[in-house]
Amino acid sequence: MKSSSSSSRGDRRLSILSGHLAPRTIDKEGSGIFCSPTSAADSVFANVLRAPEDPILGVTIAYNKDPSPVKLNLGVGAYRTEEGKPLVLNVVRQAEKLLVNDRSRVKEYLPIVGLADFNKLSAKLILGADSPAILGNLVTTVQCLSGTGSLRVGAEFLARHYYQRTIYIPNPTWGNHGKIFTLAGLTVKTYRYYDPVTRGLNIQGLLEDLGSAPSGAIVLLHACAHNPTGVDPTLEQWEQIRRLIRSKSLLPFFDSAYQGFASGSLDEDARSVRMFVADGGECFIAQSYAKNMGLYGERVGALSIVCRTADVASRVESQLKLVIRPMYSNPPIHGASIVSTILKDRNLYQEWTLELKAMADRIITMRKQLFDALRARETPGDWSHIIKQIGMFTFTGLNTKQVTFMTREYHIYMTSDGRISMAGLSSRTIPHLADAIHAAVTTIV
Ligand code: PLA
Repeated sequence: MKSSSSSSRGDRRLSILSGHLAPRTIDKEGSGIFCSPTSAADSVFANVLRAPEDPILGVTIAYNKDPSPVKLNLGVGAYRTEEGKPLVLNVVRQAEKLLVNDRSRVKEYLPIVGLADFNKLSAKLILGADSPAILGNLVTTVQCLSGTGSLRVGAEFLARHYYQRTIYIPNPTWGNHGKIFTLAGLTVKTYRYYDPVTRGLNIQGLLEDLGSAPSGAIVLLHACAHNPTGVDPTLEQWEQIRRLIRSKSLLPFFDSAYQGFASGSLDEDARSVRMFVADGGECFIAQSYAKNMGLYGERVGALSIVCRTADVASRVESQLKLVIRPMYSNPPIHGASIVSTILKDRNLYQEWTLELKAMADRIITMRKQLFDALRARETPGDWSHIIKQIGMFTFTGLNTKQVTFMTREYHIYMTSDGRISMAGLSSRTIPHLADAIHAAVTTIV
């Protein structure tokens, strides 16, 4: 970079002042921008405000800074073993070995829509191998950057090609949903979902809110293991929701980030989605392999759009390519290769289902142990929601002050809404958490 003071061409430069920005000198002939000698105040970014940390991922940053030996991170939903360590599944290690040893594999660019095998197998995983929608070529699936990327690509497509711009998301929901859809250009509204009094589903409120949504509005639904509440509709309630959505021509957009993590069964956890696909209507599905295959950092996921005809599905796919190409061109190859290696090999698939079930079961055991530990301490309150809720999280009902207290006094890190990741607990750490909860609810109202 040229320095303005080192040039004798200062007279040929135009000095501009823009708002509060520091002056910049621009070469009149357009050959470049020259920066003044710098001090922080001179920076063209001097007016950039410091942004707050992410409400979920920022918890890990705070945790990492804490030197306490008893610290516990129950913020982000990341599975840990009984020893408190991250887990790479055995099947993932096996698949990676196969990939490394296969000399025919290269690192060429994938197509814009990703790995063909991966896409087919992902659609089968969520819709069922015998799904008429798949057999009729009604589904277009594109590989995306995990669940988040799949949601974002779907949202960008909707903002360009769908007549309704309003999306209804549950209250509460995963903190990133609102931002993803807003930035894609959609208008975000909420529908009632959780009832803090019963700590269950507010089905009446949900049906009323979706019932008064404008025709065609998009509805974000958690396929299973609702984050953060751990409260899912029953099958009968799903059926009520489906009928309402179809009768009002609303467009369902499923976020499936926890398939297999809720019940331990991949098919069981896909029932809500399959119910909506079986009726022949349109539907969006964002899938993530972060949790169920433990591929968090590989960023592997898929967006499927179920259409009414094969021709529409292929035209939709052609437009998805136009969304993806200028965003990140094409997706990464490694994670998708791991997933397709596992999904297409009968033995690896079988082993995966067992490892997945073991993770889901360990989480359920943690629920039971935490519940028992609070009962043993006679902690005031009804804690039965800990064993009733489903999936990775417990929505404890602890308020922000109690959360702050637990972090300050017990070095337990969690999101400020009182959500704890059950997958981050172990038999060893449960007594510490139970002591902290007991102290929080007996000290702070
Ligand atoms: N959808 C829901 C409902 C999620 O909870 C998450 C992740 C995602 C999508 C996105 O996951 P992916 O992009 O990694 O596939 N939620 C985590 C992590 C586990 C996070 O906030 O990024 C959470 O702690 O809530």
